[in-house]
Amino acid sequence: MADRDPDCLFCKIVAGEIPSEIVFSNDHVVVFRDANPKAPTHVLAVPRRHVASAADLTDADGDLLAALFGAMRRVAADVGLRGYRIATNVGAEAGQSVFHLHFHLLGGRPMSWPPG
Ligand code: DGP
Repeated sequence: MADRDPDCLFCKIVAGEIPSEIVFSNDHVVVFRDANPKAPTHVLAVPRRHVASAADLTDADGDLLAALFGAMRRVAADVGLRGYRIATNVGAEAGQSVFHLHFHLLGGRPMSWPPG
């Protein structure tokens, strides 16, 4: 898979071609606010490299996952979240609508379980 998919919305956000409110970025990861927030804090952590979903990760992606979770840990701490939820939808049946791997980080309100 190429590093970038020219038709991918989140590749365009990563490249700065579509505006977003970025709260953290480094060489591997960008974290930006969800355009349709479901909690007072709702950000999306994405790899800069195009990966369609968690189902497309490989055993070589351990460092990338560590970078993604490290970025989310840092954002949660910066915001002062004491509890939060991290979720990723895999496939349309699970609710995935943008096919570039992203972890939802939600916090700032009580969370119920199970999700719908
Ligand atoms: P999912 O349904 O799990 O694939 O989540 C996709 C999320 O992406 C959804 O919560 C809304 C968000 N989203 C869609 N388009 C945009 C956009 O153009 N900008 C931003 N910041 N978020 C978007």
